[in-house]
Parts: sequence; C-alpha cells; structure tokens
Amino acid sequence: MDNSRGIHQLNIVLVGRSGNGKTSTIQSLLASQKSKTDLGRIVKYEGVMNNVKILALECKYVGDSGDDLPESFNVEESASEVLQLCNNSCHVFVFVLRYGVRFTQQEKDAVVMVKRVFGQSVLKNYGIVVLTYGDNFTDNGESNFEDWLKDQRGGFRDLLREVNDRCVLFDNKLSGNMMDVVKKEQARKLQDIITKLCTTKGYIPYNENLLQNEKLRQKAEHLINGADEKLALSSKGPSKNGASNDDMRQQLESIWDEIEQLLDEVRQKPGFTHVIQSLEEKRRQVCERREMFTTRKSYYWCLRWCSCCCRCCSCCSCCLRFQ
Ligand SMILES: Nc1nc2c(ncn2[C@@H]2O[C@H](COP(=O)(O)OP(=O)(O)O)[C@@H](O)[C@H]2O)c(=O)[nH]1
Ligand SMILES: [Mg+2]
Repeated sequence: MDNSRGIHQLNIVLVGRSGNGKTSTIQSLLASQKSKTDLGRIVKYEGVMNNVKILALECKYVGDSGDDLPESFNVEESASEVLQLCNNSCHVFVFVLRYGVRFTQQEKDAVVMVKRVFGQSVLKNYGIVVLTYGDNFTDNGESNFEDWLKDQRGGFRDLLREVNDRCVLFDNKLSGNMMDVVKKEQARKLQDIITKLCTTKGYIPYNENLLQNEKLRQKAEHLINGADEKLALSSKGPSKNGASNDDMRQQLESIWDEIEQLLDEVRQKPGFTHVIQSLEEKRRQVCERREMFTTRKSYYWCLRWCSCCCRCCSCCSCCLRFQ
C-alpha cells in the first residue's frame, strides 16, 4: 500500500459466521478478474477492484460456533496463517453480517471469536462491517441506509460503535441492467471507507508484532483475573477457604511467578505502561496475601535464611519471596 491516497494494493481479511455471505461479497467486489485458491482454513482470492490490486482472504469458521464449527478445527491458528499469506500486512478486517437477521447471541459470539483470534482491538482499529442481503433492504420498506443505521440498538449498535460506524450495505444478488453500476458503486463505498481508515494519521497495517502484543495483553488480563479469583478465595484467611494453608500459599506463589515472568516479557515494550502498572499492583496484592499463609515453620526458616543473608527480617518479610 502507498501511504498517500493512491492505494495500489489492499490485503483484506473476511470473517463472520458461515452463510453470512463472505464468498459472495468477494465475488461482487472482484468482478470477473480473480483467482481462487482453497487452502483449507482460508480461501485466497486475488483480483482487482476499481484499479486496486486486491488480496482477499476468507477465513472459514472464524465466527462460527456450536455445530457449525468442526471439532478438530483450531481457529486460533488462522491469525498466523493470514499474516503469512498477506506478507505480514493486513489492511482491514471485514466482518460480514446479514441484513434482516436479528443480532443474536451467535453473532455476539462471532465478535468474541474474531477478537480472540486476532486480538481485542482488531475490530476497533481495522474492522468494517459489511451487511449482505442488501436486496432485502428496500423490499422491507427502508430507504436510507444511514438513517437505518442510526436507529439500530443493542448488540449491533455496540458493534457499530466499536468499528466507528464503518459499515456498508451489499447486494450480492444483483441482476439486470443496473447490475454493473450498482456493483461498482457498493465496491467504491467500501473502498472509500478503507482508504479513509488506511490514511488516518498513525495507521499501520495489522502485523505479527501487533498480534503478539495483543496476545500479551490478553495474557495479562487473564492472569489478573485469575489472581483476583485467588485473592477472593483466600480473603477468608488461613484454613477457612477449603484449601490447606500450604496449597493456598503455593497457588499464590505460582501466580506471583507467572506475573513476574510476564513482567519480564513486557517491561521493555513500548505502549505497555498501563499493563505493567496493573501487573505490579496485582503482584503486590498477591505478595501481601501470601504472607497470611506463611506457617510458623517457614517463618523460622525465613528468619534463619534471612539472618544469614542480610540480617534483616523485616526486609525479608516485605520484599523477598522466600520469607
Ligand atoms: N439474496 C441474497 N443472497 C445472498 C447475498 N449474499 C449472499 N447470499 C446468499 O447467502 C448464501 C451464503 O453465502 P456465502 O457467500 O456462501 O456465505 P459464506 O459462507 O459466508 O461464504 C448463498 O446462498 C448466497 O447466494 C445477498 O446479498 N442477497
Ligand atoms: Mg464461503
């Protein structure tokens, strides 16, 4: 991609529940000039849209749940495969939904899955919603798509907010005289939204580095939630939480270890200040709580150990691990 408004190559990733119209949308966009390669998890299309070379990657199953999702299928691997196929640079993620179908729990689950696979901020930073079945729009007595969008509430409104209202209506069942004109027009609308997004100040295409950082953020969040659960469980104090003191102490100790390891990984990374602060605060709480579960035996051991090393048992109990 060229950083000016002249964009010559676009790498587009399509996600959403099976049957929502991902393949049909690509076919509408790329008109007649396209090649298609089925790679199993992903179908790769190459073609041209309004003089721009397009690489479109349709992610099968990223958005599916229940019976639609094959048991053996590891969707998590889709992210690395997508990045390999588009040379570590994806410009936008198109989330495909069907116009006229209620935004159900399955659609919400699809959003959750897309974020789990590609990172929590993927829709916020790179997402565009394409609503297929646009042919039903006027049949339903609607006339203005923008007005209709403004009236939307609930889960769909949340999604629109997340993608900063980047949304286009697509009719993939066009026929008749106006077919080519309308096809070009809807492709142009999508292209305009993509161009606007890609030329926003500070925009960089989605890449492996961003994915890894997202995964680290997710890991930190998961760890902090796990620590909170253990802190809540242990808040009743020794012997009153169902686990023995040693067990509880060990569990807190292992969370402490994990936090410490993650802090080592993220400390030098730019943009992780907030994550580091949260992890450090959680480590402090875990450390404090762990002291409640220190048995006399280990305390004596601690004093011995401590007095050998630094002759200061208060130092030991506030900052060293093996008090
Ligand atoms: N009427 C209508 N049917 C559509 C539209 N887009 C897709 N379909 C139909 O929806 C079904 C699923 O579409 P497909 O592109 O295979 O969905 P995918 O599983 O997400 O790739 C097919 O029967 C399509 O013909 C549309 O805009 N209007
Ligand atoms: Mg398909």
